[in-house]
Amino acid sequence: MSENLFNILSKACEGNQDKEFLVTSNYGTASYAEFFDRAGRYAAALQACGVAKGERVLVKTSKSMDVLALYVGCLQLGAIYVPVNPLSTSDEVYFFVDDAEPALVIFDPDEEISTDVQSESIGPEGSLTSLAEANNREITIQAHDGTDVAAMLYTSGTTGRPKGAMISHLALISNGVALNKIWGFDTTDVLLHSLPIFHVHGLFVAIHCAMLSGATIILLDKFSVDEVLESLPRSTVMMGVPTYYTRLLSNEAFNADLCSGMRLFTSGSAPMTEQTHSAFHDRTGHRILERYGMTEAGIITSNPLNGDRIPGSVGFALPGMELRVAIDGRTCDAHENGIVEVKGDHLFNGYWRQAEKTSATFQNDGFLITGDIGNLDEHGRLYLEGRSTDLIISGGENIYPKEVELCLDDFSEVLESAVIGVPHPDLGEAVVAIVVADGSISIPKLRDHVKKKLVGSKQPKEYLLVSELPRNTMGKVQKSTLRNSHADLFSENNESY
Ligand code: MCA
Ligand code: AMP
Repeated sequence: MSENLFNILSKACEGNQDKEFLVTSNYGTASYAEFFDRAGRYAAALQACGVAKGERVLVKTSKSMDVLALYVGCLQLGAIYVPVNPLSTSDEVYFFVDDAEPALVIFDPDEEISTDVQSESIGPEGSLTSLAEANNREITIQAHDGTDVAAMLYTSGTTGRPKGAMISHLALISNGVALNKIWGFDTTDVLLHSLPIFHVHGLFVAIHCAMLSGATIILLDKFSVDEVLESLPRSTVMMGVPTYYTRLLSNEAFNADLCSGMRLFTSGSAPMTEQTHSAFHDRTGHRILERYGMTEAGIITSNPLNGDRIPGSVGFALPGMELRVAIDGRTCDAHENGIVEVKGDHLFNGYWRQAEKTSATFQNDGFLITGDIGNLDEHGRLYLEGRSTDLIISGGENIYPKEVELCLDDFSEVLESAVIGVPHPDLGEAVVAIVVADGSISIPKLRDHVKKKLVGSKQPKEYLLVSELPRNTMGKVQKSTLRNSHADLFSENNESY
C-alpha cells in the first residue's frame, strides 16, 4: 500500500468540511476545514524549521487542539511524530532526545528544558504557532510507502530504558479503518475525549475513529470526573481506561440520565474487573465494551458492538488480525493458557535502533509475542489471565519495575530494591518499592530523589523498608512472594492505608 495516513484522513473528512470537529473549553471550536488549514500551516512551519520527511519531531506538550493539528501536519509532511508524557522529568526528556535524535523538539511556551536540538513552542504564545499563522504554503506529500514510519511511541522496557516503537502509516490506517467499522462510527457521533494524547489509545484509536467518520470530538484537557459528567449529555461515545469508570462510579451524580444519549463506552489499556462491568451496567444500563491492545500492535481484540460483551473477556481478533495462544512452540488448545501472539497489518515496524529486541519480539513466522497470558475459547474469544513479565499497569500507564529499581538503586543509602505492582482500588495496580537500605536512609529524601528522575505514574505510592529480599535457590528475587505478602496494602480493610 502506498497511502499516507494524512491522505486517508483528509479524504474521509472531505464531505464534512463545515462540520464541527473539535470542541474545547479553552480554545473554542474548529471545523474540519479549519483544523486541516491549521494542520497544513504546521506542516509548512515544520518545513520552514528545516524538518524533512523521515525526521523525528519530539513533542512534550500538554493536550490541545494545536498539538493535534501538529500531529496531522507531521503526517502530511512525512515527519515522524514522537509524543512523550508532558510531565516527563528533565532526565527523561534528555534520554528521549538522545535516543530519538529529533530534528525539532516542541515544548509548551512556559517550559525551560534546554537541549542542543532546535526547539519551538506551541499554543497561543508559541513560536511554532506564530510561524504556522504566518505560513500557509501548500505542502506536497512526497512519495510514500505504507511502511514508512508515521510515529514513534516510547514504551517502557524490561531492561530499564524505554524503547521507541516505530508505527507505520499502514499499521495506523488498517487499525483505524477496522475499528471505525466494527464500532459503528458515523458522522453523528460525538466522542468524549479525556485520554492523554501521547499513547496509542488517546491519539490513534480515539482520534482516527472520529476523523475517519467525520465525527465531532469534545476534547477535554485531561480526565476529570466533573468535566466528564458535564459533557456526557452532549456525547455519544466515550473511550477510557478502567480507572475512569471506577472514578465515575464513585460519584453519586453519575447516573443513567446523563448517559441517555450515549451509544458506546469502551475500556482498555488495563484489565477491567467484572465488578466494574456490572456496577456500570446497574447504574447506567450500558455494558462497557472491553477491548485489548498494545503499543506495538494497536488494538488487537474487541468485544462486539452487537452481540454479547462478556465481562472478563477482551473479545475477538479484529478483522485482518491473526491471533493465537502458544506455549513452547505449540499452539494451545481451547481454554489452555499460553502467551498471546498476533500477526497482521496493524503491527509495528520494530524498535528504533534495537534490532535485537525487535527480533526477540517476533516469532520466525511473523507473530508478535505480546507477553500477555491468556486463552481462547472454541469461538475465538480471548480471555486474558495475566502477564508473563513483571509489567505493572497503573491507571492505564505501563511501568517496568526495572526502570524504577535502577532509579532507587542510584540513591546511595539503598543497598537493593524490588519494585512490584499491588492491587489498588483506584489505579488497578499501584507501584510499591521494597527497599533494603543502610540504617541512615531517609524515605522522604529517597522519595524526592525519585520525583526528580521519574514521571509521576512511575513513582512508588508506598516505600517499604525490609532487612532482605526473598530469593529462590538461584538467588533471583521472588517478586510473586512480595506481591502476595503485600496484596492487601491498599485494601480498604488495611488500617494503615
Ligand atoms: C498520574 N499519577 C499516577 C498516574 N497518573 N500515578 C499512578 N498511575 C497513574 N496512571 C500520579 C500523579 O503524577 C500524581 O502524583 C498522583 O499520581 C495523583 O495524580 P492524579 O491526579 O490522581 O492523576 P490523574 O492526573 O488523575 O491521572 C490518573 C489517570 C491518568 C486519569 C488515570 O493516568 C490517565 O488518564 N491514564 C490513562 C492512560 C492511558 O491512556 N493509557 C493508554 C496506554 P503527585 O501526587 O506526586 O503529583 S495503553 C495503550 O495505548 C494500548 C494500545 C491500549 O490498549 O490502550
Ligand atoms: P502499552 O504497552 O502501553 O500499549 O500496554 C499494552 C498492555 O496493556 C498489553 O500488553 C496488556 O498487558 C495491557 N492491556 C491492554 N488492554 C487490556 C485489557 N483490556 N485488559 C487487560 N490488559 C490490557
